[in-house]
Amino acid sequence: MQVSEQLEHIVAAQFEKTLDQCSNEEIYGALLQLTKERICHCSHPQSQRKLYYISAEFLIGKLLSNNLINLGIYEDVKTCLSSIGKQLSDIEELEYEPSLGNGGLGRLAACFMDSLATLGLNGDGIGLNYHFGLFHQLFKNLKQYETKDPWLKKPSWLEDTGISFSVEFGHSRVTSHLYDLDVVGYESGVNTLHLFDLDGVDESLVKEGIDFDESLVDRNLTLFLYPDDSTEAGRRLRVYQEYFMVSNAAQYILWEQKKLGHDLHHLDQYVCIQINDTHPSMIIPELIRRLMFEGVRLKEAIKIVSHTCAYTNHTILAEALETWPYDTLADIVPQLMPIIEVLHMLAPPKAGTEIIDDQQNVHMASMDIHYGYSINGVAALHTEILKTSELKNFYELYPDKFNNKTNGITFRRWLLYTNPDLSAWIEKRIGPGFKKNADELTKLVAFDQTEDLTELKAIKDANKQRLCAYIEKTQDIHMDPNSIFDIQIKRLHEYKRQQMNLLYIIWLIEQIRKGYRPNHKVTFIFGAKAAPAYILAKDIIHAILCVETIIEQDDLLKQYIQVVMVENYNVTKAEKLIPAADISEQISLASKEASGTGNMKLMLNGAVTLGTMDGANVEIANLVGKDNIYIFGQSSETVIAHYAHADYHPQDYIDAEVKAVLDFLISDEMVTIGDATCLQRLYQDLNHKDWFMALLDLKSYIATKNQMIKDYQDTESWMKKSLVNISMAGFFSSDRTIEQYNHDIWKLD
Ligand code: B1H
Repeated sequence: MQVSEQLEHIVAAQFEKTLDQCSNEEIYGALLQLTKERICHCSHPQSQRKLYYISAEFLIGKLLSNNLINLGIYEDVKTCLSSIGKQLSDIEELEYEPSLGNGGLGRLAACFMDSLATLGLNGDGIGLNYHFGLFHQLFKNLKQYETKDPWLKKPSWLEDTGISFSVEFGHSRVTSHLYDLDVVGYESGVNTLHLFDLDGVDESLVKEGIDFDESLVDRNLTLFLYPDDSTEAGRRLRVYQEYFMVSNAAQYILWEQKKLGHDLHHLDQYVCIQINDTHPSMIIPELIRRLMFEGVRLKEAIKIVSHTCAYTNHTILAEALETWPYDTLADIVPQLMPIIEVLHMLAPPKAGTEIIDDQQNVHMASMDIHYGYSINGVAALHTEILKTSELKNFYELYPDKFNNKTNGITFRRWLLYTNPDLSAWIEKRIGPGFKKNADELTKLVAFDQTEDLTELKAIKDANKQRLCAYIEKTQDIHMDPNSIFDIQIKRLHEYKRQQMNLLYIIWLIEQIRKGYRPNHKVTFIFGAKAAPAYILAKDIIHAILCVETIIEQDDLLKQYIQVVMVENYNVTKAEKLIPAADISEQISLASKEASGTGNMKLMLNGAVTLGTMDGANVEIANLVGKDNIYIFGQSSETVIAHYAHADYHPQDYIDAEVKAVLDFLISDEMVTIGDATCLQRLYQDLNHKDWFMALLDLKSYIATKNQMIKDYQDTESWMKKSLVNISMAGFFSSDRTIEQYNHDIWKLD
């Protein structure tokens, strides 16, 4: 049936109207139903062996347009709507973005779901349905405030399955309720994302703040995505949520496998489970326990589970590798303790690899590595660091378990959807094959004639114009589309060094006031949420917002620079920012960013990277060559040595110029508009601690960025760099990543 015909049918049945009589809300509802009806006709993959990808986060973004694109009816819908004087983009705005993740880790899981479905692989996701998700970020008095994000609205993509399980805790028992979401592959089949919720969850418990009352677990467990791990209550909530997730996962997997008639003694033949970071690690003891309920003996259950589970590590930051006090686990999930004890005793006795350490802490990653059959890092450098330093002791025990899977992104969302003009430009030159085979993008390098580059520049300019209109509309801020758009968008963290970017801007302010005139106007755009309890991260946001204001109010400065901090940065905002970027800021302290995936999205959209040799930047640099990327800063080896010798002191890097920059943070000008306590705290930290070494690289960062701004003046040569970046981005398709996971780890046929 034609799209228009089907839509007319739906609105006639639902609202007794014709399409042109419908409101935007009604059209949204109708499109949702149309999509669901079409998905019904897609086939599920048939292979016997199945992957379950368990993750605490699935940052899926809005689904309407993505589903329309993957079903191949996006253009038809657009045309149909425009025939009645409507725009699809206005309808899209009515959809709430699911708030089910923080950043890269959750977005990666979403990209993987897209690629699994596109490649026709039998793999479902399992996670949680957080009603208010991560918080909604508001700026007030130049500070971040967190409010609840009620994204779950009707009509919704979620289907109530009616499936529920019982989950036991030490002091209570709760019942779950499963909601399913279809994941449509690009011109192919459909997989499922299973989101477990609490039966009887009570949204009315949430008033102003975001907190967790343990006596109400049977009503509040799935209200928030782990908002606060700085308090005991917050940390305990995490344990509750994590166990709730994996107990449901284990019950679901066994239920489904039994239904398929599979012999649970051979579960490892039929099932593999990917543990996304340590949040789902308790799946190991829980699955062992549940196999024993099914009559499998302990030793055999351990063996089966060891051949079923694989673990992905996403960070080397010690504070993010979860450990739980034994007593906390014994209190919340006592039933797991006998099994965790056995797992601990059966693991080879090697210092630094204990599951339960001398201080009675349980190390989740240790359990994953001893009892998982594959351990992977998420970029080449990251995996090397795991092997040679962070997880060295484990690598010596299990060299064959370690492997690298460099992250990737789905080009359907991050190119076809976000940048339709660029997609058309590409298709006109190399045909449509790149949509399913991203390697074909390399053919583009040949298209570097003046006419090609002029068109490419016009596409970038139009994207910048669109971003300007959007920022004007949403934040009432006027930006100059002719300025360079220098963009840093990612979670706020000291290791990502948004503060170093800010110090550059302050340096520039001081130069301009001394009479220096930059080659080109630059708009510095930030998008970042700080974890609610991460004080210094919030101080950095405050300082950025103060500097934004100072520039805005200064007639000299605002001729040359502007700072814009985008409020409530999320997937939807990323989709608007990325196509408009000229410079991609990837400036983490070398060794700290496991991979990064924003770097890939920005490269694919023609931005040129300014970055350190960290994470996947290293692979980007190798692919595009040194003329098409701007690398600065100390190497990961140097940084790792500084930590090892504890010999980094910020004072060693403070000369008169740097001192002036730091002093600006607590200048009268800043303190008059800002909060002196916050600014002082940041100032003191940078002067005396600077744990993530912003000052170590500040000078080379300033020099490299200045060079970049200068080079931007030569439009043709800049656009050639941009073209090389687009052409070489094919490697970063998540289709490639998923093929590698499948080939090396999952082996789904
Ligand atoms: C990544 C996290 C993360 N690694 C715990 N680890 C969190 C861990 O709220 N928490 O408890 C939140 C986030 N996120 C990211 O994963 C890495 O920093 C990126 O470099 C990487 O690209 C991404 C996907 O692998």
